[in-house]
Amino acid sequence: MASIPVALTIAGSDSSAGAGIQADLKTFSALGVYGLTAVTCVVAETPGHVSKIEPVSAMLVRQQIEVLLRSFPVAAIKTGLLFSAEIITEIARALRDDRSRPLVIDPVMIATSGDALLQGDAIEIYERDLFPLATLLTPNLSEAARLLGQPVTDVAAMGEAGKALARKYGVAVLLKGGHLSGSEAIDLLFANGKVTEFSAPFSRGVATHGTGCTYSAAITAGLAAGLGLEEAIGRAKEFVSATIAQHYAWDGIQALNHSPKS
Ligand code: PXL
Repeated sequence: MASIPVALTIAGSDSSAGAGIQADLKTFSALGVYGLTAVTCVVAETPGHVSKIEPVSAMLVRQQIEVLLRSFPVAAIKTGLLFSAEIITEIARALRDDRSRPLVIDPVMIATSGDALLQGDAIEIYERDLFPLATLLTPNLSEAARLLGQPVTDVAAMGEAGKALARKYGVAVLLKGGHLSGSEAIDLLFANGKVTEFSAPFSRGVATHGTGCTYSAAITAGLAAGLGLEEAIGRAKEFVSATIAQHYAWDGIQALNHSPKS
């Protein structure tokens, strides 16, 4: 009998398979975790261009989660693109009674292409119903700016912003600085009153569609396998860097390589 750790992703479908549940599943597999999915919405897109997005009904999202949690030994959960306030409400209902497993919330709002993915009125419900359930929140700089109502433009501002977010929501926060210019991609973890830096060489000129999803999925895989938070983040950062460095390229199009060689 073979048994491996199980993780659940609650996220949207990316037709181009670099982000969303497709990225999450590939990441879980690469890191030795069995992945389960609850699909929130379907996005017709290619890297850099979102063509159309439609939600799954909120009750169907909740049902996917409930049947999985009843049947599988889910060891960690992540959320990605959740689309609407209504869907977030149902997810919070499905998760709030059993807080025994780690929950990583990647508060996806805008695609790398700049397209809006989350409905505007959903943010307030996120803050009220879902963030309090999180083990870790993983905003990028634009999401952090939206949550704080002010821009975050350098590493010093990241220090202030991360502290403010961790205080505001009472959870651990990994603030991802990958979009800052510099030779290193720097992320800061704010947890238990401590700040820990994670950095990796920045890959310039490479398409980054799906890196956020991949990063939070890799952290979730580590937590599902029993790693501590810092250890899971450190390994995930190395994994994401490898998916970028070893990306695939076709004529005019690129994608992360979710099976990088180490
Ligand atoms: O990278 C953000 C993201 C997350 N989830 C889904 C997406 C995208 C970006 O396009 O399609 C489903």
